Parts: sequence; C-alpha cells; structure tokens
Amino acid sequence: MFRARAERKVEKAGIDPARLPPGQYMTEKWPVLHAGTVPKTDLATWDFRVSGEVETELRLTWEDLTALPATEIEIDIHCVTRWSRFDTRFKGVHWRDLAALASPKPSARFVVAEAEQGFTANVPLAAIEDENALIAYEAGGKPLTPEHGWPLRLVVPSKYFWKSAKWLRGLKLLNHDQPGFWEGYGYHNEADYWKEERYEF
Ligand SMILES: Nc1nc2c(c(=O)[nH]1)N[C@H]1C(S)=C(S)[C@@H](COP(=O)(O)O)O[C@H]1N2
Ligand SMILES: [Mo]
Repeated sequence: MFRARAERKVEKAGIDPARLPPGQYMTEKWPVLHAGTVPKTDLATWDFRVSGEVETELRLTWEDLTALPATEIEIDIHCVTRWSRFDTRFKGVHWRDLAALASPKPSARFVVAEAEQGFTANVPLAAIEDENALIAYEAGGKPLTPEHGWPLRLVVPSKYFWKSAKWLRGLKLLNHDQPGFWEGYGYHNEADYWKEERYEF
C-alpha cells in the first residue's frame, strides 16, 4: 500500500508518521517547482510593498526590510505534487512586524502575494498571521538560493506550498478573496493538505 510504505519511510527517519498528510510521501531533497524562469534581481533597485487595505502603504528597500526584527521558524513543506519535506528552517520577517508599520484596516481579510513576472497567490490574512508563517530571506541557515526564491519568498505553512510565492515583491491586503495564478488554473482555493484540497474539479 502506498500509505503504509510512505509512513514507514517517515518513521525510519525518526519523524512521527502522523505528520504526513494524506497522499503525501517524504523527500529529503528539496525539489524546485515554478512556472516560468528564475528572475534576475538587483537588490539596489529591488523593493517590497505592502498595499491595499492598510492605513499606511509601505515601500521598503532591501536594507529597510532586513533591518526589521528577524523571526525564525521550522516548518514542514507539503507540495501538491505529493512530496513533503520535514523540518525546514526559515528566517525572515513575520507579518506582525510589517503590520505594526502598515496598520491593516479592519476590512483587510485576504492577501494577494505579488511576485516577479506577475505571479500571484491568495490566502486569508489569518494564514500569514499564523505564528509559523514568514516572509523569508533565509532557508536552512543560508540566503535563499535563486531557484527557491531569492531574495525573498512567502512561507505559508498551513497550505500546500504553491501558496508560498517565491521572488516576493509585495503583499496586497483586500476585503475580498481574489484567486491567484495557480488557483486560476483550477488549483483549490483553500489548499488545506489535511483535507487534500488539491484541485477544484
Ligand atoms: N513566483 C512564484 N512562486 C511560486 C511558484 C511560481 O510559479 N512562481 N510556484 C509555486 C509552487 S507550484 C510550488 S510547489 C513552490 C515550490 O517551491 P520550491 O521550488 O522552493 O520547492 O513555489 C511556489 N511559488
Ligand atoms: Mo507546486
């Protein structure tokens, strides 16, 4: 059986098999997945914006962003293509430290992550308020590699990993939900891996 074999592998690695969501298997590697190409980024002109339903819109340079308090998390990655990677460490800025500057309006309930080349991903605001969510610039103690989103990516640990936009350039707060790039191609809007919310059909 797929499930029994997948659980045995997780257990052998010293990880509680209850942490493996349905239909997933463990990988020790970190696969690279995205649409399009790895963008070229010049940190001197790069910026990060917080916009939409906020009292104060933000435009932060790389120096501004990395001067904010740093937060570290350790999370499990679950990709809709069925691989799971346990205990990946990330370092970056937590939403709470951006919210302190931007002051979200009470109407702000959803977020669109805006990335290079027009890529977007949507989540409820609560998903980035999560203690373990992060706007990350390091993984495993090192700067993100270009293919994993350098200089900045979103990490939304409660959802399948396609919601975790690489090459992140901004967060736009909305009073309504607005499907992102993959959601527009039929990926599930909610993407809860415990419920196997993979595709909408
Ligand atoms: N900007 C951008 N971010 C993206 C994507 C993309 O196409 N463009 N793909 C998503 C998908 S489908 C996955 S599975 C994860 C993969 O992240 P990884 O390559 O670091 O494993 O990135 C997500 N973030
Ligand atoms: Mo994906």
